[in-house]
Amino acid sequence: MSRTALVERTTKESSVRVSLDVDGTGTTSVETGVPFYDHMLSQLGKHGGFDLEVLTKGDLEVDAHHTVEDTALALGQAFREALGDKSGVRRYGDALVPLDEAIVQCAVDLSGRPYLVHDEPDLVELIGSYDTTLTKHIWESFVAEARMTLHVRVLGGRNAHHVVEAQFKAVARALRDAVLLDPRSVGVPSTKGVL
Ligand SMILES: [Mn+2]
Repeated sequence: MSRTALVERTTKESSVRVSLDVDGTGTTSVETGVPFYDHMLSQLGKHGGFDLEVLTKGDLEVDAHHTVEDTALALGQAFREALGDKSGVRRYGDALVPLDEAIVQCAVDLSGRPYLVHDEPDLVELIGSYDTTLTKHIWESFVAEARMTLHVRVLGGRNAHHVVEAQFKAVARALRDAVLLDPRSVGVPSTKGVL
């Protein structure tokens, strides 16, 4: 059974198309109009082993906010749909990822409930056209639709590009493990019977 999703989300502020295969090989094609965000979502696909296509046309004449947020919502929805009832998944995943001086710890639980813990130092305001205050909002939007618990803690780092990129890589590596099918896991991995 293929674990894939195609999500199309159109509002007056953006139109987003996300195609996801969680059992992919990390092949990505990402175009949002915000180059640094493209770079980040490409990390998520590559290091998660997810095949990911993202095409967003948003109201960048306002700013990058709607474009970035709506893409994160659609991506979260794609994960939720691709994982279905989560039968046989490992459910939990974690990662500790360095990028030069930056280091980020991430833990994920495919809990069925949206919850974010995000701990990040103050960063310079802009990386290209990407406003660094958007990172927290990306994870908030993502977990709201993916319905997962996500902890992202920046343990160290000075360079904003590194600090943000290490977050996407850490989330990718944690998610990669959480979505894996575990041959020892029979049915839905919860004593409640539902995730
Ligand atoms: Mn980079």
